[in-house]
Amino acid sequence: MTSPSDAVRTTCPYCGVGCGILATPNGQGGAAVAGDPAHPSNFGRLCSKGAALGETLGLETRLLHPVVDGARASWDAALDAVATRLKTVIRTHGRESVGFYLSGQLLTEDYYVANKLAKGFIGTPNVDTNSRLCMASSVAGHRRTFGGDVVPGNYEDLELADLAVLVGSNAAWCHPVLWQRIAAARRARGTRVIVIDPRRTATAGEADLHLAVAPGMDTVLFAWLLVQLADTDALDRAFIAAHTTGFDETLARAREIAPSLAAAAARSGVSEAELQAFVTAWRGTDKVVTVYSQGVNQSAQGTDKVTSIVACHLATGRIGRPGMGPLSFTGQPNAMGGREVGGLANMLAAHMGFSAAEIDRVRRFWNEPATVTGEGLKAVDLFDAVADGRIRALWVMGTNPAVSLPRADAVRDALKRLDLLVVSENVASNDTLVAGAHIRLPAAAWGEKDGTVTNSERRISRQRSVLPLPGEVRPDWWALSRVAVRLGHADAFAWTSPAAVFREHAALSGFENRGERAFDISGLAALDDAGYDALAPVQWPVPRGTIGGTARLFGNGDFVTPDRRARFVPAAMPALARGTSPEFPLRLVTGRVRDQWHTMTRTGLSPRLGAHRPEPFVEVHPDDALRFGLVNGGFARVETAYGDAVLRVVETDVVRAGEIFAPIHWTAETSSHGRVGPLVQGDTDPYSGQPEAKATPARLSPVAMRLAGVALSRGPVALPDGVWWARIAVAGGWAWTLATDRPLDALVPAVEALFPEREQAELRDPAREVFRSAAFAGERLAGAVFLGPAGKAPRWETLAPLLAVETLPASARLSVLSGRAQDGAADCGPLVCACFSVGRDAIQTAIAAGAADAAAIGAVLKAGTNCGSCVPELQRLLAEVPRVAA
Ligand SMILES: Nc1nc2c(c(=O)[nH]1)N[C@H]1C(S)=C(S)[C@@H](COP(=O)(O)OP(=O)(O)OC[C@H]3O[C@@H](n4cnc5c(=O)[nH]c(N)nc54)[C@H](O)[C@@H]3O)O[C@H]1N2
Ligand SMILES: Nc1nc2c(c(=O)[nH]1)N[C@H]1C(S)=C(S)[C@@H](COP(=O)(O)OP(=O)(O)OC[C@H]3O[C@@H](n4cnc5c(=O)[nH]c(N)nc54)[C@H](O)[C@@H]3O)O[C@H]1N2
Ligand code: SF4
Ligand SMILES: [Mo]
Repeated sequence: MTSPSDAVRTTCPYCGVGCGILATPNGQGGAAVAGDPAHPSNFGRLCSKGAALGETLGLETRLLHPVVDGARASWDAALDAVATRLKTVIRTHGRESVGFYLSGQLLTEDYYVANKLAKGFIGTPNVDTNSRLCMASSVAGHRRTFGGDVVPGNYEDLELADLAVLVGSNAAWCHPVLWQRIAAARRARGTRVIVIDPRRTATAGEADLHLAVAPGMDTVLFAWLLVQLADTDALDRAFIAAHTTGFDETLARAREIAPSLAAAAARSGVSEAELQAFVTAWRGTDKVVTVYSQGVNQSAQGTDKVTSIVACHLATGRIGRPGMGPLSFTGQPNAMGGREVGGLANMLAAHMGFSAAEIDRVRRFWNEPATVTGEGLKAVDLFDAVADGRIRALWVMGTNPAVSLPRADAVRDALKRLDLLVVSENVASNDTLVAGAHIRLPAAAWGEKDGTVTNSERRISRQRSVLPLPGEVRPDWWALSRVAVRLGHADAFAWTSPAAVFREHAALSGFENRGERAFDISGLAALDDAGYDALAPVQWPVPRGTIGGTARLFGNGDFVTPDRRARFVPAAMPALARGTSPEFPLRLVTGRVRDQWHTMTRTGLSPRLGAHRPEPFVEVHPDDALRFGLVNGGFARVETAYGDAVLRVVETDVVRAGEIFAPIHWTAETSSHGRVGPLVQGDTDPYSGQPEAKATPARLSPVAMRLAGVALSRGPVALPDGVWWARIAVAGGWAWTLATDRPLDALVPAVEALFPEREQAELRDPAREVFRSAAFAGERLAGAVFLGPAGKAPRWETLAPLLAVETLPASARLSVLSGRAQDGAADCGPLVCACFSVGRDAIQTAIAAGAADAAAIGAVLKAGTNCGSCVPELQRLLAEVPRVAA
């Protein structure tokens, strides 16, 4: 037992970097969080999201007990209901009418149990995961070239490399700690960085060379690179001959894709000079690591993109050796673990597929004749099958598909048609639950969960519980096993701890594995409970008889295909799934912002994180803003063939003309019109089934707002229809930014009714269309609404601090209505440094006063001196703001 004052070693629940964390419970249900200096992923570093974890541990938004058909229920009743209803669906519609939709945010143990229950014992192959939207193209690319889903290298390679190429990765925001490791290597040894991304992201802004590739055209760049390597005698012919197949056909196809410098430049959208610089750098550097993420995976030719990148490494023998190789950055904390257990519909278990021998092997191991015999439906098809009634029962666990799937409104509607929707969740409300979950099961969240996760470099780390399970919350593996027992499979699901599940998973990985499957952790199958508890971070494979793990694979040319050779595979001629048209002339690119995680169920609770980008927005190039009549800071309706959203316009040349960017994070819980998933097309890569989430044809039109404003409240409020709103957490409650095209008179009654039972102060000036009301409970502000002509309303940053004030003297109440902060503090502009709450205006002032670099800003304001995630933005401001000479 740890005493409350002891720090627990655990792992961050956000991105696939997998940073080690020291979490110290504070005895009041929360915990203090710091980077673990001993963890080999981060050596003590954390980014803004990890550092703010302590702000997200409150129980206000949690699901704390089971719910059946809208009413609170006991676990026994809820588990009985799941089992009985599953049996009815199976009896009436067959085993395959049951689906599971899982998540890379589950622990490996939860994932293993879900996969075993579904594929082994219920006997449905229709098990897929949000990793289909995330890593499927990398999985398919790895399997077809290496023979297995293996990341050959590791993070240390980023520090040993002389050139790091990042393709479709905004690592400065999405894998910040790895970006910091790259940045440190640049300072220490001058590593060069090339970023390939249509947008000039925070990452691209800091690169030595940024190739603003046309969406979808990465294959052209790597085809041209391969051709150039071949034509300048830069190939490793011995490696190709001894360890690979398919090179000649692949090179011939590359010549068709990139027949000349001019053609490659025209097709890729990258200038000839930049293409040449890319080739020269890549060819001339032995130690090159090529990183790829969603700009590669989420693509109608994602598998080809991965294969083309890997081909250049194979052709030069630069793979699996220190400082060189392809390196897929995984998204979720356990994206990799889900792949290991077989959570994807086209995998069976433990890196085995559906050959007769593999099915037989898994069947014997599980001792269950119901084990499925073929692939199931991949995510997009799975939800189409929900829509057309082939799937009648669905168990969703650890993901929010009503937001994150392409054509998300159609997905949300489809969920309503199910006979049985079971949702295992941390939160009491999200768009998927609201869509109509019949049974809601309260799942352990980060801080409570106990098990393992695997990061991008194959490193298995423990997530340990820091806090007790609140309410009736239980781990997912437990709920799954209890349902399995009720379905008659008591023996196969008899585990009483995550350690026991892990041992079985580890044993299966080594079962009849004589090196055919790279994923082998049978060396850990005999861990006792204490050993599992104490497990130090370790990189698989860990074969039987070993414990130390494996830093790199394939450096010796021994791959895991049947002939032990890597395969070159010719790529198709790149093309996007859908063309633009006069009706939809733009391309909608979707992605992430620095301080929010996915659908914001957790990061949305942190005031610090909310301040960085408080509203859903669309980035529009100035030419397009002019063309479509948009104003910077105004609003635009973004429409595609599938849906629409209304977003704040950010005019910027970070995006290329013809392309617009919108973040994926806002939901019906956090915004009125900010859901972006409904706009996204469902076209998928033919091999991986991963949707092309980054290139939907779209159009823009201006939305004029008459009024704008801010609302504050300590608890939930329902804003009236006809108001555009976006919600963020602030200290002491919530803040909403508001805008509407309706006249003030039409809104006042609804707005006045928001805080009915309170003492109110009100200021109304109909002539100027100004309305301000503040409601008080005792000496505290309970809520407030400020509306005024668009462009003149007070900002949320100015007002929100009022909620943090515990006692407002009567004399201060009228000044609340003046719309100024209580202490008279000036509006500080958007937040840049989340750790020390430093706003843009303060930073601009410091630069203007002479701060010449990020370190100087840090010395004056502390900004950028903790996690470093905002240093790229400091750099951007440094470049923008004129400075007085020192
Ligand atoms: N802050 C934050 N960090 C996260 C997450 C989060 O929600 N928030 N989520 C985590 C998860 S699950 C994931 S999967 C990762 C994703 O991490 P990233 O892949 O780095 O993030 P994205 O913003 O989805 O997309 C990366 C970039 O791809 C570019 N892109 C679009 N189309 C193309 C193309 O055709 N070619 C190329 N080369 N680039 C293109 C986009 O402009 C975008 O900048 O982030 C992880 N980390
Ligand atoms: N247009 C577009 N769409 C995208 C993307 C994109 O770039 N563009 N990116 C895609 C990618 S890469 C990803 S990874 C997905 C992410 O999309 P989602 O997986 O839908 O997003 P999250 O908000 O992470 O949802 C996780 C949910 O699980 C709950 N949860 C967290 N931990 C646990 C747990 O241990 N157990 C249980 N039972 N519940 C838990 C959380 O409360 C939350 O509601 O979005 C995809 N969709
Ligand atoms: S980089 Fe940030 S979000 Fe990712 S694991 Fe580390 S602390 Fe967590
Ligand atoms: Mo992801």
